[in-house]
Amino acid sequence: MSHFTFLSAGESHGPQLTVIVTGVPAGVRLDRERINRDLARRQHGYGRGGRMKIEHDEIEIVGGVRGGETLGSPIAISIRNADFKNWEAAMGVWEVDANEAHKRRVHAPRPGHVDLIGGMKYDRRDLRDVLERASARETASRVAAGAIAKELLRAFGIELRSGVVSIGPAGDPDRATTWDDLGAVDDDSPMRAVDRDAEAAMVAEVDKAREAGETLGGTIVAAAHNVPIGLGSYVQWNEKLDGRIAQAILSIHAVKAVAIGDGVAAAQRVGSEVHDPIYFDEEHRYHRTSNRAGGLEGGVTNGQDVVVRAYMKPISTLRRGLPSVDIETHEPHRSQWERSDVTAVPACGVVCEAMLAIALADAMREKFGGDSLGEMRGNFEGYVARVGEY
Ligand code: EPS
Repeated sequence: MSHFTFLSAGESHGPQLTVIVTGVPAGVRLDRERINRDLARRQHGYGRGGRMKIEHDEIEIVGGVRGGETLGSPIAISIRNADFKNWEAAMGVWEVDANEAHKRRVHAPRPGHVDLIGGMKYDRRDLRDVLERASARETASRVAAGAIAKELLRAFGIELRSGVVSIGPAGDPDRATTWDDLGAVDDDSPMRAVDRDAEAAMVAEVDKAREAGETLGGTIVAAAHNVPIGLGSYVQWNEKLDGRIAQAILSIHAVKAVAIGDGVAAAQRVGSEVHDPIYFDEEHRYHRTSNRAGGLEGGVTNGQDVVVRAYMKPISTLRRGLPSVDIETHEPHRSQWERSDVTAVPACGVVCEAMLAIALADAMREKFGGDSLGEMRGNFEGYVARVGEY
């Protein structure tokens, strides 16, 4: 199977998350520390709730890898939910304690979450059955799969970065952001902000929202560097890589919009201020001096950085609750709250990197195929040499 993709299973307060990654060629060296570092990066960020103090996410690989090298078979990963020990009575796989389950039941759906609609669609009367899988805890699975994608991309010199450009009203959602700007993002800073000067205002907005029982969204820039020319295709709608990247990013919890390159802003300018002029000289061959297209023209990579902007809405679990209805009595009832993040925008940046890596790894596998990394690399090098002579 040459397509790079993954399947995940697991509930937020169940025993573990399980991830199966397919389409990785044999012979890719995996770095456990690097993969776990991405999981830790996802847990970080000012504004997270109590859960992140309980979890210490780490991968356990239980298939597809021998001696740190991929075998070409599906890679099976588990990430334990440390919190399960506090939830076992209500979330046990074979048995649940009726009292515990009743105490933990969710009967006042959160507007903005899928609680109510999921209950109707899957015929569940305890909305916890919906919440558990719909939770953004699932993004830990994405980051694990994305870390495998990054290991494959790294073998071809492709790297990924991300940073936060706005949180609520603080920062600038349109901030022009280069690869070097993203290189200066400090993973240990409270917000992983691109503009360090905006960080204090972002922190203050989160404090203000926390006090008010509110939540906040924000804007993220994720980018990939050293991407070869020609991934994706213009010949069919579903082969266009911009569309595939947009789907990958929009599938992330609470992300409601995505822009490639200057995307949204470009709609308000004239053409000459949007398109990146083409130049040629013997030393640099074909090149550009701007990247407003975000590395994609006609749904195909053009060799420039692939730049994606993701817009995240505020988390729908508010401490102050929102007007809702009790599904047992049909009476008005404020939406329920146990604990939640005030914002998870810094974490979402890491998830965006992962999903962008997955979309690019899939496009790389599609173009260069091969069962082993050596075979894939041979195809890649032949193609890159040919394009370089164009
Ligand atoms: C998350 C785990 C969850 C939430 C958050 C993300 O843990 P709990 O529900 O036990 O507090 O912190 O989930 C959401 C934001 C959501 O909308 O569901 C995680 O591991 O990232």
